[in-house]
Amino acid sequence: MKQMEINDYKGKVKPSWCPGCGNHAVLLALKKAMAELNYQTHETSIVSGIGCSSRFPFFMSTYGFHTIHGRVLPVAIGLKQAKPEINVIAVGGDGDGLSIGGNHFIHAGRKNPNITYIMMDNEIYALTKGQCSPTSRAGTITKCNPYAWTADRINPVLMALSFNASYVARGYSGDVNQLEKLILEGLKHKGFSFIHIISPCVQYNKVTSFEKIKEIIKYLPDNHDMTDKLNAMKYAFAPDGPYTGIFYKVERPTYEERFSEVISKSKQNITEPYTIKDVIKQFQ
Ligand SMILES: Cc1ncc(C[n+]2csc(CCOP(=O)(O)OP(=O)(O)O)c2C)c(N)n1
Ligand SMILES: [Mg+2]
Repeated sequence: MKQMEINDYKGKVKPSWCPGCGNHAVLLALKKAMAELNYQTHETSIVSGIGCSSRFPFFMSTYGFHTIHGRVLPVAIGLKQAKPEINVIAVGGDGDGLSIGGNHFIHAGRKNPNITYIMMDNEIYALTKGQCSPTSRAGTITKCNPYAWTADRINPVLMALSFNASYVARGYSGDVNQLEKLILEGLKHKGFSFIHIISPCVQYNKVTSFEKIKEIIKYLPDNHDMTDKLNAMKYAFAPDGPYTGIFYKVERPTYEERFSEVISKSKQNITEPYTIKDVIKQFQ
């Protein structure tokens, strides 16, 4: 098998993100992590929703599925269930995963499919030119809310922890080395790995810039116990953050494992041949 290098993952389409967009760093970090694990392009699929960040699959040479807004997770979970041998990586933005797709995020966490979900959070809807998203700060001014944005923001890390996601991490586009490690551990993790990435938008979000984030970003302490969910929540909530690193990591059965167990149990009671007529007979 060919030893993969970063350039082997380069897609036919050149990244269309603005110069300086945080997503370029995410693309590089993912390619580095994939090369380290020697992921083959024909064995990997990048699934995305809709948004600037969701244009990701075009920029990779793997299989890809640019789905519809907010539906990245159901498609990714279905793909993994149908083809468990494929490495499935779901990607998208804060709007995609927390507004229209918020409901799917909850259920992915509790089902624990063996996929990785990378959320690039720029605190804005960038593709549609700058409306507020669930992670925008109260008071934010955009063309759509020229006086102030009136809702408080939500915390994706805290959400994932409460949905029982089995791997929860946060990174920042200004630190590619840390991002690579977080993604690498996420890809290696058996179960649902969620990586929240603070990925500033240089065009529409004037509130959160690289410079401002750099001043306040924190790293979880080396002795942080990754199996202690309450402590992870404490750091996710901490007002002196945002903290970055691996908040939580535990192993529990995956969705695919549980599903195949159910299928084999149900087959034990079937005497072959079993047709649709046999099913109908049970109800006659
Ligand atoms: C069903 C549906 N509703 C709304 C839209 C319009 N729309 C496209 S992208 C987007 C938001 C993108 O924001 P985000 O997911 O944060 O991605 P970003 O562009 O910031 O990377 C919206 C509302 C759509 N394409 N489909
Ligand atoms: Mg966004």
